[in-house]
Amino acid sequence: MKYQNILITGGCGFIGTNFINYLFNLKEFTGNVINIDKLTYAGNPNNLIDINEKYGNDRYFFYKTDITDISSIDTVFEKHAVDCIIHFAAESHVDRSIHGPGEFIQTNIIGTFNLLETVRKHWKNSKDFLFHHISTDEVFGSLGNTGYFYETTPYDPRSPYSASKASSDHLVMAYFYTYAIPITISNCTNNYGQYQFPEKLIPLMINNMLEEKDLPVYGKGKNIRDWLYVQDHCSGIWKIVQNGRRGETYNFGGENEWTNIDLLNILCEEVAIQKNKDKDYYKKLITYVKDRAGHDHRYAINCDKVKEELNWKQSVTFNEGLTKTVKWYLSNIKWMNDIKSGQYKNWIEKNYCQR
Ligand code: NAD
Ligand code: TDX
Repeated sequence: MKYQNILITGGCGFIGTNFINYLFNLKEFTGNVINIDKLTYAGNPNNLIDINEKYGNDRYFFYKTDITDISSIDTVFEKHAVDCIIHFAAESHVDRSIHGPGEFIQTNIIGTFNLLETVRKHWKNSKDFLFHHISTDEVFGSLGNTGYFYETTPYDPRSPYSASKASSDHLVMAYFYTYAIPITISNCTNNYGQYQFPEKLIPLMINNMLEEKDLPVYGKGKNIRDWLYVQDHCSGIWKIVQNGRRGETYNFGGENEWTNIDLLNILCEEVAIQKNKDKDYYKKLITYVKDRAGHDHRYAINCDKVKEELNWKQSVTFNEGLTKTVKWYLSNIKWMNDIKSGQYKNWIEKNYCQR
């Protein structure tokens, strides 16, 4: 095992939760996880209650920490000999960034800067250290109907969200070249799967179907996204952390492009099947609404580098992943209701917050 004390930022969010679960399920992983999360609307510590029960204060440590506050990050570094950081924490929703970009600048840019500065202070020039930064394909901009994003594609972000992520990517790379801090970056397409906040397309639509509410499709529904099952993103991140070359970026994608409207139609059918309804039952709820401002037309990524260099591959087909995902949401209505209402916030401190 290369790393003993892995600091995860944003571990109570969608991908962070899946990653921590993935890690503790790996036989080869014998180290500790230190999870720092501000617990915004998107972070739910209940997601990790089983991990906390099994490993809390032994191999799993949770600190309610805002990465925009550098002194609180420093406190965590004083307590744990962190040798790897996997940085998930971010404001992650494009629509929210359009309505209020300020938090995105603070968390995504200043927060990343604070982490890098804390690393610069505590890092002891060890080669056995890594800062892995989780980023998005949205930094590359918007594609027409053909072509792909490569690791070498110039950045061209268009939303406050993607601009803030692009900025953080540049800072991470700058710390590699300027201070020689060992870093890696990954840029991934749209993830789907369990524990995703119901503001993102797939869980939002499932939630609305269950509540028999409108299914709002932006514009004509012809925008294209490439979807990757979150577990496969997690396995890829772990491959980079273990064997990625320092100073490199790696793209991840599902090689699985859908227009939003086609995706929604198959999602309607999958939910209908699992709810024992007529195949077309939920489609009547589809409603076309005003388009997202500056809505990127298409994202599609070439991920040959990570496949060839690190032998990464996906473990599920889109059909399998979507079936599992719908099944999970239908079996976890309480999770959906709790995260929508912020229920979990009342008992966190008492239950498992380290000080
Ligand atoms: P998410 O919104 O579900 O979770 C974000 C987590 O970060 C939450 O737990 C939240 O409480 C925490 N957080 C937010 N601000 C914080 C702060 N100031 N200090 C500490 N913690 C804070 O996001 P996600 O979908 O899990 O995305 C994780 C990362 O992956 C992000 O960096 C995102 O840009 C990137 N990404 C996401 C996708 C996707 O499809 N979801 C695709 C590519 C890349
Ligand atoms: O209600 C909706 N109706 C709709 O048509 C919502 C929420 C979305 N959409 C469209 C917009 C996009 O074309 O669906 C597509 C997917 O939307 P989101 O789920 O909001 O994802 P996207 O904007 O593509 O960004 C996501 O993938 C890349 C994540 O939120 C980012 O964090 C990640 O970096």
